[in-house]
Amino acid sequence: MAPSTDMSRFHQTLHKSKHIICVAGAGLSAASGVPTFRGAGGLWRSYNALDLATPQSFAKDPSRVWQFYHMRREKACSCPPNPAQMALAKLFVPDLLSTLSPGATFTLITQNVDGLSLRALRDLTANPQLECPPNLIEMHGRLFDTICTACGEERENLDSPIAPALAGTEGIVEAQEDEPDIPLELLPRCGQCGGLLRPGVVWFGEVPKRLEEIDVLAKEADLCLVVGTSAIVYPAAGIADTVRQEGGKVAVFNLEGTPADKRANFRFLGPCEETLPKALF
Ligand code: BJW
Ligand code: ZN
Repeated sequence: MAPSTDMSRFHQTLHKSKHIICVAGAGLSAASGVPTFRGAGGLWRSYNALDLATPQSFAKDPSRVWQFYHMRREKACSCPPNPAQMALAKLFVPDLLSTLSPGATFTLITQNVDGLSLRALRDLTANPQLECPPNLIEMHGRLFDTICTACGEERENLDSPIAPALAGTEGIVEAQEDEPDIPLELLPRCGQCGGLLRPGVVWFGEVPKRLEEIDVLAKEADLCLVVGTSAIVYPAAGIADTVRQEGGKVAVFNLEGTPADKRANFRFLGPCEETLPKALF
């Protein structure tokens, strides 16, 4: 059966739901100015962004991959949270969540690494120091974390630029300059052991974070919002399948059709920064 586009029926489902989860992708951050991976935004310089998001690319050309992540870190810092992120942030506030469904739980499982969902929550609560709550799961890691390739230390790093040699490399195309080949010793290095750092994100072939918890949440969810994701990268794309298999409902918010539609009870086509605030608050 084709998914419903009836907002008032969606509201009835929302108000009955006790365990709500949201699986988010790059489309959630698009209105903030963060490029998506697939489609028009997926090219960086002449490279496909997805080709750079692999351990093999980093092993082959850490200078190029660090320039890509440096650009993404600088971009993410300068982009403000958008109305879709603000609407989801409200679901973290117990008094606001209970206006939708008394006693309900909410978990945001985001594939995004840009930190904008936490920034939205910090803005909403006017608390810039707020720690990431346990019900915000960043399953593909964080742009602002690093992992030492030698000693394995994983830590937050908010330096801008993350290494002096990366400063300005985000502007080389506009400046019509060639891509620099930054020597290994000038790339970000570990403060403990001096080893080469890598971005603290989950690349293809690596295991996403908190998968056991996510599986439990998907099995107990009675409503799953699937927001701004092409729904082709697993295991994230399988979360909505699990929800449906266990009897929960799925509502998709996207600009266009995706494979998630085949699991959807509801589908709201359009920019999520418009559809999601209408659907939630
Ligand atoms: C809007 C909008 C607006 C725009 N409003 N909407 C064959 C079959 C099945 C699986 C595999 C396979 N071969 C390999 C695999 C595994 C692989 C995989 O799934 N590959 C597929 C491509 C086939 N997966 C993995 O390798 C994962 N690990 C894994 O499987 O480990 C094994 C294991 C699992 C479980 C247990 C034990 C072992 C890891 C995947 C890691 C993905 N990493 C990246 C990079 C992260 C770092 C970084 O950001 O640089 O994650 S890749 C990239 O894709 C990124 C994203 O999080 C992810 C998903 O993309 P997303 O978010 O959906 O973005 P887009 O651009 O694709 O879509 C945007 C959408 O928004 C579009 O639909 C637009 O229409 C929409 N939109 N504006 C609403 N305003
Ligand atoms: Zn180290």
